[in-house]
Amino acid sequence: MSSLIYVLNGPNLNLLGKREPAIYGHETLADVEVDCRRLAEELGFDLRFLQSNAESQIIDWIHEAREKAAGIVINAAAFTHTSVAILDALKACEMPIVEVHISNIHKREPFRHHSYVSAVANGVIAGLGTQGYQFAIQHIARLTKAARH
Ligand code: CA2
Repeated sequence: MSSLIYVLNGPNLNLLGKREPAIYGHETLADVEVDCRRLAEELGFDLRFLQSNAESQIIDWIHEAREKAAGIVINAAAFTHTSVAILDALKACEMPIVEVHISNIHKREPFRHHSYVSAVANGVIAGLGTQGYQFAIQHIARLTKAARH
């Protein structure tokens, strides 16, 4: 069984820590990656940590994860609220999927309240800041290890 976790990040998350700190905090995406790598290593998992502003690239990575990964952590950013194509790609993945949002999308504008990703996610973490990625990795590790025994 695979011990690889994909962490996928959608559009504009490359700006994390560089603008809008009141909403998204001061950590950069590179900082988040360091924390995720450290945790994955502690838990005995390899990590692919990826970000793209292009919907097609994210879909291609989901297809790749479908073949190679034990689970997917996804912050699809604005595509969360718009992309049936990302939903369809995730539907084809038979593995744990955890949706992460740094901010609490339900406390924000109404257009952020609906998520296509939630329809296929095992769990949704929103509003816990970048720590949400850590909880998501822990959950996938736990589910994967339970499935092995
Ligand atoms: O809270 C989240 O993690 C979001 O997925 C972030 C998306 C937003 O569209 C979702 O509704 C909620 C936006 C990511 C853009 O990130 C930026 C970070 C710093 C400065 C500007 C944008």
